[in-house]
Formats: sequence, structure tokens, C-alpha cells
Amino acid sequence: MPAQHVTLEYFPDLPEALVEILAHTRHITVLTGAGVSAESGIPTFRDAQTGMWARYDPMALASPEGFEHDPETVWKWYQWRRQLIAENRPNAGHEALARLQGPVQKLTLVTQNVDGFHQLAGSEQVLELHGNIHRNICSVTGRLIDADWVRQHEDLQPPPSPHHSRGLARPGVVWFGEALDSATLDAAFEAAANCDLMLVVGTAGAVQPAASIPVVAKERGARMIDINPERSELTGLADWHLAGPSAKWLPVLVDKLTAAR
Ligand code: BV8
Repeated sequence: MPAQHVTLEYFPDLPEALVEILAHTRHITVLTGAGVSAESGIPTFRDAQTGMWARYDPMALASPEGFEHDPETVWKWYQWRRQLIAENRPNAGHEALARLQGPVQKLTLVTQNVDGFHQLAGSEQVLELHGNIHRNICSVTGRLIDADWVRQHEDLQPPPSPHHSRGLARPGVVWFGEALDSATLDAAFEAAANCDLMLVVGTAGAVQPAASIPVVAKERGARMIDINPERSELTGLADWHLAGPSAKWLPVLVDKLTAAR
């Protein structure tokens, strides 16, 4: 069935066929991207970088080469993002996904985001494919560096690592060109292969291997919903494309599913 282009203002409700699916789904796997945090004031990777970061390419900054070349600038970019995240809150979309844990027999929440907003909104067992911006690790050994150490050395940008003489503190995220944690990725693909509904929210579907997760779900027979104001590289796979912001659509979807149970 081709993706139906359902727009919120015309459909204060959801198509009956979709409500029927929601009423009987057993296992939902969700994949979120930067778009789910857009209404929390966190710019997506696609958004033009603002202010002093406008002249930088996030793909270059979020890479080992970028850090190697200019650790201070990369460190400052992450400190700026951490501050932005600290000044903002999860939105109604994050909160709706946290509510989804109740009525659904099995829910697997997989995110490409590093802001920790799903956990802050109350979601448990979040599979963070790309790590978490609030963690710091040693650039040589990869070992965790505790927050006290970073605070004690915050005059140095980045701080040195306590684990290796040539190490520096770097954010505990997966950079472009780095491998994802295999256990996390395996769990995400496992959940995609076994779910009956794949919910894709706020992602351009351009970053691999994350973008292959919904493909596996579809190959294994799951229905798929794509929530995004724009069409993405994954929209064509979806049975329904709910065009519009996730902070509007997700509460509608979760309320309908809950009422149908
Ligand atoms: C790896 C952490 C191998 C850092 C991030 C071809 C095939 C396979 C791989 C590759 C390939 N070519 C290149 C690669 C490698 C590369 C890749 O995929 N490149 C792409 C760009 C082509 N992948 C990797 O390097 C990965 N590693 O492949 O390793 C390997 C194996 C063994 C040994 C060594 C290596 C690692 C990728 C992880 C990169 N790290 N994040 C940080 O955050 O600083 S990814 C980063 O990009 C973020 O996580 C972010 O989530 C993601 C961007 O994607 P989106 O989430 O989709 O966000 P985007 O801004 O793009 O789009 C936002 C969407 O939201 C839009 O569609 C918009 O319309 C929508 N939206 C806007 N507003 C709203 C909304 N939606 C809903 N509501 C709204 N209000």
C-alpha cells in the first residue's frame, strides 16, 4: 500500500485503517532522529548551523579527523550543544513516546540522538545508537572519564584524559567513521526484525547503519509510519506518512492507540 500523505489539519483524527493497526499491534519499534528534538529548540543536523557555528560543517566536527585536527574547536562545539540541551526540555513528542510504554506489550525505542531527552521524558531502556553527549571518554583508551575530573580541568579545552598521558577528554558519542556499539546495534536490528509496527520519527534517513533499521522491519513484514514535516529517504517505505511536526503527531497517535486498547 503506497504511503498515504495524511496532514494533521485535515485529519484531527487518524484514518480508520491506521487506528485498527494501532489497536492490534503487539510490538512497536521506534527509530527517532534529530527532528524529534527540533521542537525542544535543538537544531537538527540538516538545519543550518547558527551563530558562530554557521561556518562549520557538523559532519566534519563530528569526526575523529575533526577532533584530531582541532580538538579545541570540536570540544567547544560540544560544550555549546551541551549548554543548549541543558537550557531546554523534552517536548510533547518525547513525552508521548514515554507514555507508549504502558499500553503496548513490547516497545523498543531506538534513537540516533545523543541529547538524552527520551530518558529525561521518562522512556526506559533507550537504545542510543550514537552514544550520549553527556558522557566523556578518553580519546586514546575510550575509557569513561567522570564528570568531576572534567569540571576540575574545565579551564583546559579539551581537558586532558586521566587514563593516558597522550589522551584528551572527548564526548562519548559515535563520530562519522566510527563503529557503533555492536550489542546496541544488534538489539536495534533484532527489534526491527520482530516488530509488527515500525515508527520512524524525525529522521532524514541518510545516516547509516541507523537508516537500515526500518528497511529490515519492512522486509520482515512490519507496517511502517513515518512522522516528518518533509519527505525523507525512508518515506517511500512507509504505509503512512504523517506530514507534520512530531510534537503534534505523536500525542495524537499515542492517545488514539491507548483509547483503542
Ligand atoms: C559507520 C553522533 C563503519 C555525533 C552521529 C554508505 C553506507 C554505509 C555507511 C556509510 C556510507 N557512506 C558513509 C558512511 C558512513 C557514515 C554515514 O552514514 N554517512 C552518511 C552521511 C552518508 N556512517 C558512519 O560513519 C557510522 N559509522 O558506518 O562505521 C565502521 C565499521 C567498523 C569500523 C569502523 C567504522 C557512524 C554514524 C554516526 C554519526 N554520528 N551522531 C553527534 O551527534 O555529534 S549521526 C548524527 O546525524 C546525529 O545522530 C543525527 O541524528 C544524525 C542526522 O540524522 P537525522 O537524525 O536524520 O537528522 P537530520 O538533521 O539529518 O534530519 C532531521 C530530520 O528531521 C529531517 O528529515 C527533518 O525534515 C525532520 N524534522 C525537522 N523538524 C521536525 C522533523 N521531524 C519531526 N518533527 C519536527 N518538528
